[in-house]
Amino acid sequence: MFSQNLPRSVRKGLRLFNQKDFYRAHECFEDAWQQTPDDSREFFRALLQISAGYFRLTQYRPDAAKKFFSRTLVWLKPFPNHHLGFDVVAIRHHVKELIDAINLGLAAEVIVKSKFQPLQSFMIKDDEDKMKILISGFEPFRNFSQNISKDLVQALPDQFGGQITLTKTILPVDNVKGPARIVEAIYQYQPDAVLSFGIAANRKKINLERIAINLKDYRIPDNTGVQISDQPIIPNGPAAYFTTLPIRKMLNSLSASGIPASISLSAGAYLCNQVFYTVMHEINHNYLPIKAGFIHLPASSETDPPKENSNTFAGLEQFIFAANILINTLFDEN
Ligand code: PCA
Repeated sequence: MFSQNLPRSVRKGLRLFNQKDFYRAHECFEDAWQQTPDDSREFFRALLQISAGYFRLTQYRPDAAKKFFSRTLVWLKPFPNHHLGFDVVAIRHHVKELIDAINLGLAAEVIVKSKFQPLQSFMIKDDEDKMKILISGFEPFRNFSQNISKDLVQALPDQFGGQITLTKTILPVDNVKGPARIVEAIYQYQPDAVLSFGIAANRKKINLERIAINLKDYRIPDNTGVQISDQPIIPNGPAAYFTTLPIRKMLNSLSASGIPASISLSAGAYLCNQVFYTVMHEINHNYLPIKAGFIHLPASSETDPPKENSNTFAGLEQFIFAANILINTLFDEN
């Protein structure tokens, strides 16, 4: 629900600002200011001044920063309390706090560290009680002719009681295109949460994955024939990310309904983990207001039960039931 209707240059500016790349953010807002024909141009000019102020702080020039922040207040003056989805009152308040901190003589780097907030955090959610969930499954791989995660995702309704909207994407088991497709879908649909499903045929329960690790170590090739060993997903990225889904509550809800489930400490080192890690990294790196995580489904009794696993889980119906519970738990938490 963020920044849907803003010009491209502004969306790019917001992203760069989130990454504390204040100089380039300021350039984007400047483009928007110059290219926007209507009154909003002065609003973008205010965002430009905020970015420039922060940039000066990163250069340890608080006095110059103060000039920019003071000008921000001037450019914001004509605007109503809400503009283009932003809470203008909150922005003014934030800028005044920055000026106060400079007046107090706080060190510039301390101000940036303690006061910085992504500009999207000043956006008002248009519908507090609505939620958009991006839900993903995988294409078949290995010698399977089906992947129950794909069947599950396709079988779910698009709408849950008018409050929850699902957007679905099926990912190829392809070391490049799989992760790329879900990242693209995140920017295209701007969901509040990402719920990804894959199959782990040797597991006996639904596994709520707790950790994504920065490792590609494929046991088998992907569908393009590529088999990667001992490589990071993001070179120099953090070793791991925790899921931000409410997995404990999800587990309790599933268990209360008699569905075999557990919290898992490893999503493996194949495409599922790669997609999970890539999504968490994208969200963290860009401060996106999105919860995300990964769920592994056990082998189904209906599709491709691996020979070594005679104790197969029930079929699609039970997975649909489980997914309903997961989605509702996520919504209740929101
Ligand atoms: N399971 C694989 C990738 C695709 C899928 O459904 C995995 O566990 O990594």
